[in-house]
Amino acid sequence: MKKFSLLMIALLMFVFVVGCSSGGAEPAAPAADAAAKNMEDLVVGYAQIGAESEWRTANTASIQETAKTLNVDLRFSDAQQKQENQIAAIRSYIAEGVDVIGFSPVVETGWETVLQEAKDAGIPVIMVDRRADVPRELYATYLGSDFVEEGRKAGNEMNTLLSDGGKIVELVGTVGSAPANDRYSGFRETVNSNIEIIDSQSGDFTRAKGKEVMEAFLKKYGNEITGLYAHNDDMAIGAIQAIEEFGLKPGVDIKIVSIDAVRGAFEAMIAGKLNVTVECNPLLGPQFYELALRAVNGESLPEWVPSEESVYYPDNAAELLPQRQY
Ligand code: GYE
Repeated sequence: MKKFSLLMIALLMFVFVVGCSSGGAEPAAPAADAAAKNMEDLVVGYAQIGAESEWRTANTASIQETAKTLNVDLRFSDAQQKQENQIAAIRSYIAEGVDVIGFSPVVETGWETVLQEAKDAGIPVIMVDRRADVPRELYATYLGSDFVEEGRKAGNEMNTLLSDGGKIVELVGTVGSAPANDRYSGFRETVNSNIEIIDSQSGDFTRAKGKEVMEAFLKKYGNEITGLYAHNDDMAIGAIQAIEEFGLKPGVDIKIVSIDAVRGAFEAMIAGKLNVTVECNPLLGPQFYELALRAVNGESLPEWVPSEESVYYPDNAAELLPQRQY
C-alpha cells in the first residue's frame, strides 16, 4: 500500500513537471528571461533592528529612500532592538510571500530556525550591516562592514594618542552583536601592551547608556582614566557629557576614539572633545536593492560584499562636515 502511494506521488510529480515545462499555448521563453524581475516588481521585507543610534537612523533612511527612488515595494519593520520582534517580522514577510527579505541581525546567534523557514519558502535572505552566525546555505549574501578591521584601526589610533601608555575604559556595543564582538577583538589585536584596558562594559550602542556607564567608570576610577574606546559615536557622545559633568576635559584629559563617523562625531571633533572616529558606512540602500534583485533573479552572490570606509580626525572635520551625508 505504502509502495503504491509513493509510486502515485512520483507519477503525479512527473506529470506536473512535464506539464509545467512543455504545456501551454505560448511558445516557451528561455527560463532566465521568464523569471527575470525588474526593480519595480520587487516586494521586499526588511526587518530593521531599531533606532538606537545616529548610524541606524541614516541606515534606515537609506533603505527607505532608495526603495522610493527605485519604486520597490518595501515592507519595513523596526524591532526596537529585540530579537523576538525581528523573528516575528521575518515570519510575517514569509507569510506575505515577499520576493526577498533583508535584515540586520541584532545579535549573532539564534537565527537558524527562522532562516530555514525562509529557505523552505524559497525566499532569499540578505543580511545587511550585521552578520548572523548561520550556515552559508541559509543566506544569499552579507552586505556590510569589516568590524574587526574597524576595531584594529581604533586600536592603532589609541596607540598614537597614548604613545606613552595609559589606562583606558571601553564602551562595548550591544552584547552578542557582530559589531560589538568584532570591534572588541579587533582592537585587542592592535592596541599596545602599555595601554591597559581597566574596564569594559556595554552601553548598548545608545547615548543614554553610554553616559550612564561612563558615569559609573568615572565614579570608580576617576582621574586614573586616560582614554576611552567607544564602539560607536553615540556612546562616545553620551560619555563626553559624563566626563564634562565630572569636571574633566573630554578629548584632552581623556583621549577618545570611537566608530561610525556620524555628523555628531564631526561636531564633537570640531569642539575638540573627540579625537578620532573610524568610519562605518550606513548608506547601504543602493547596494542592498541591487543585490536583492540579483538574488531574486537566481544569481548566486558572494558570501560577503564589504563596504568601503575611512578614518577621520579633528584637523579637517569642519571642512568635511558639510559633505557628510549622515
Ligand atoms: O556602529 C552602531 C549601530 O551595526 C554597524 O549599530 C552597526 C552599528 C553601528 O547602532 O552605531
